[in-house]
Amino acid sequence: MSGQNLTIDPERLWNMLMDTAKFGGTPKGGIKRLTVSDEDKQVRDWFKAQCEALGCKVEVDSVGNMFATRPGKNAKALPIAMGSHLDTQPTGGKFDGVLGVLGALEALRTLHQAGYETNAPIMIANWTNEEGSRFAPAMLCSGVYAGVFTPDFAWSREDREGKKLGEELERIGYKGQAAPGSHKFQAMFELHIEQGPILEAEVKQVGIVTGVQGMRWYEVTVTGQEAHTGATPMLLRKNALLAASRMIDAIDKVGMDNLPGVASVGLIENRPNSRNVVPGEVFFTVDLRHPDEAVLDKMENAFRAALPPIAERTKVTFEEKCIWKSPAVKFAPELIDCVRFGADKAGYSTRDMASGAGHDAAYIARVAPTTMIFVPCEGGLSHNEAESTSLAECASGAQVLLNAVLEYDRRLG
Ligand code: HGY
Ligand code: MN
Ligand code: MN
Repeated sequence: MSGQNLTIDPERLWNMLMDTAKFGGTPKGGIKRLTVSDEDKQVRDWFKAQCEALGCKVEVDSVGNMFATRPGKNAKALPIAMGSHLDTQPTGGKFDGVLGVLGALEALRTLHQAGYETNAPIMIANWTNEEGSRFAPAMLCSGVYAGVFTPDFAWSREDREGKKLGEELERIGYKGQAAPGSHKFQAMFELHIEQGPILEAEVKQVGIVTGVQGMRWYEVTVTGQEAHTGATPMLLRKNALLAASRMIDAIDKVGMDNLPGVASVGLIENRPNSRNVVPGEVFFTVDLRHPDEAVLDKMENAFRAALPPIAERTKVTFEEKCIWKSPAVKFAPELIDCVRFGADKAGYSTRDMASGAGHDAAYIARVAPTTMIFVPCEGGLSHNEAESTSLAECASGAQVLLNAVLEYDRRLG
């Protein structure tokens, strides 16, 4: 049977997406499956069993990255990988990351059920801590795989309760022995929802992703002075929350002044957070992104220039540090061409686009030819429990993923 006539099973894929959403499912219909939590263990165990039942060998490296490999005719060939992540935001949806792993599982199951043997082995990767919500930075363990971070750095990362990634990996039984990077593959395709509004607005079925924009994360601690809200005159206060609020407004302006760049503050801790105490300390995070590194430098400079005058006027001090830089990335033309072939083969409308969101593919592109496939999500909404897409859109993504992988395999000859 020619590989190019294999079709995935839309209902089977959809049922997997709905069924696995119970691992961390929330009352509002989203998923809270923080990386290396008990819920993450549940879905990892499920994923491992599914892949083994399809004849795959499942391996885990020392930062919890999972690799399921289906043999091909040529055992000497490096696998062709498909991958994404199974961890979610605290108020995540059913599709961010999950569609990429389960779409890959559906593609591999389609090959298995057809008894179709590829030239190269086929691999599915589940990358640990893509979200960067529980442990900063994002894409941490695909970053370790790509040599951007060391395993020690990853294991040492602490969540806001002081728990370490390495200890949590051991606790859930997913701290493998293998060195990250040792599970080699010759290419990686990542299927993902767009997480933005473009495909839906332009009524396009598939995004041909050409790269990922640059991203930088910072942490700011503002120090004022705790004081009584009743007895402390306004002009004598050192109000850390007032200062932080003005800084946050200035950061928003950095984004507005550099469109299509984005500037966001997502995490804030106000201390002591008591109704009748002038806040003495505020911690907050900053997320700057832009497709052009030179503009990202300009945004960083504008952000850093905005803080001192605010601190002076509000009589506070502050510390600021950059904790993560992920430069803009371009994907591999030969893989982009396979995706384009795969989408055309299925008759889907497409548009080329860069990714606003970060993805494991951004780091994997440093060590292997990599690209991504996008499908629309409703209203472009993501990192929200209401994140939604349709059975048809999930199926089209998985079909293009399968077609692209088979086309890449065919070109290997
Ligand atoms: O931050 C991101 O763009 C990704 O969701 N981790
Ligand atoms: Mn994601
Ligand atoms: Mn995400």
